[in-house]
Amino acid sequence: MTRVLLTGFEPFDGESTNPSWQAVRAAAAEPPAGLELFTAELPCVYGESRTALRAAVQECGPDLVICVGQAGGRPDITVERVAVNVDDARIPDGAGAEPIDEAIVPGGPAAYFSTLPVKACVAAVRAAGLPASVSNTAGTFVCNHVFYALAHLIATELPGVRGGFVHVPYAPEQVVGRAQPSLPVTSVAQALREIAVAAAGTREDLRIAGGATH
Ligand code: PCA
Repeated sequence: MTRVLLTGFEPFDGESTNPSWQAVRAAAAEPPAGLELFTAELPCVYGESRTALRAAVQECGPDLVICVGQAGGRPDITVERVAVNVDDARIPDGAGAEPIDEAIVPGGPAAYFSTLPVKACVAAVRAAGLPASVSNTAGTFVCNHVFYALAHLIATELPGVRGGFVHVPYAPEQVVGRAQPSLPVTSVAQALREIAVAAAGTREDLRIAGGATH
């Protein structure tokens, strides 16, 4: 059995829900064959989120870690390619912090690539009839912070573990009257199951296009 840790976030930016955590819980309630799914909800707070992630990884001892966050306004499931070593807040985090251009790991690499097979993950979600694409930026808010912290933890302490980050659209109830794209949480949960299966079963990523011109 492959042990997979899925994390989601608490609500932030005035929202009453966060589809990342809803979908993670729904995915774990019906795990795919061959995978053991563990979950953790992370605070939307710089620093604390990273501490909570480390604790969850230590407790679960996963083979794979898939962190998930809300990217309101994106129309599809986005599998993140790269985490950058910077905190630059556009809005305050859950504790009111608004760091500007601070290194997540002072002296650390400028960036880490996901160690998930991002193209295979996107292909698996699409094959299930759901929209997905590769994203080349996870932003500079708490999601990128957690993604970078995960990648650094793996690179420096957990060489046998693979991990990455997935952003998901708003849930439909969040966009009523707002004309923004959304995806039902059941679909997002299905996409997360597909991603977990693809990541567990793919060592070498697919050579298919997933780039962007801007
Ligand atoms: N999305 C935010 C942080 C928490 C979340 O779900 C982000 O994209 O940084």
